[in-house]
Amino acid sequence: MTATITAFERSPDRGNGLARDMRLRWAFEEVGQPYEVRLLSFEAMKEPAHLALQPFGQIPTYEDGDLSLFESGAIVLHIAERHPGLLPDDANARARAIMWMFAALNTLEPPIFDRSLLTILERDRPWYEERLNALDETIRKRLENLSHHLGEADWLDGAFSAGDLLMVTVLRRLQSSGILNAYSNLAAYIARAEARPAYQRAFEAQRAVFTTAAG
Ligand code: GTB
Repeated sequence: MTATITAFERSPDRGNGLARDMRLRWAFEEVGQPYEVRLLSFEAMKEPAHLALQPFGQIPTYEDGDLSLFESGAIVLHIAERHPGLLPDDANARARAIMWMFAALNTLEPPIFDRSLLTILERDRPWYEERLNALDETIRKRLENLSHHLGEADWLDGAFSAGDLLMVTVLRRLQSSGILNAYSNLAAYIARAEARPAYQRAFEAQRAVFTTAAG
């Protein structure tokens, strides 16, 4: 059975691949599995039918037979566990790849996501500059450490894994901020990931949703 995911009918990122369905699309492409997409309006995301799948009224979700899941990280892990290509066979290397998935979502994503929300929603608030500076300081510390760990390697721990996939989706949110300019190896890491054919197929698929809707 082909799995179905949900995505924005009209993504606020205008097809830049920043919404979290991109992670799922990319994971499916990396493991060579087809998937279907059900597009949702903001109103439909808050209706009972969707809340039954995603209690917080968000995208993405995943449905395959009698299994339905929410949380993009859990869904990427599920796809990676079901199909070869995103997690190493060696038990220790597999545990480390999963560790990097958590690092992306728990250590890097919170301040980066908060920064995005701040710049979108709170630009005219009195605390904007102070809060932005505080978040940027935290983000720079995280990037400094990540950059040090990556060094000249292509990927975080040996071969490309679901850990890299999630990390890159998180780091991409900083691309318009200029913060990444100070970390040339991280910028190259993102570019390397974006050059992967699976990434490009996923990116084009989500972009097509926006261009078709805008068209
Ligand atoms: N922890 C959950 C997960 O990882 O699945 C978070 C899911 C989530 O934040 N979903 C967002 C959502 O449904 C879309 S991806 N928001 C609507 C709501 O909460 O009502 C987050 C997102 C939104 C927009 C942009 N953008 O415009 O750049 C980027 C990312």
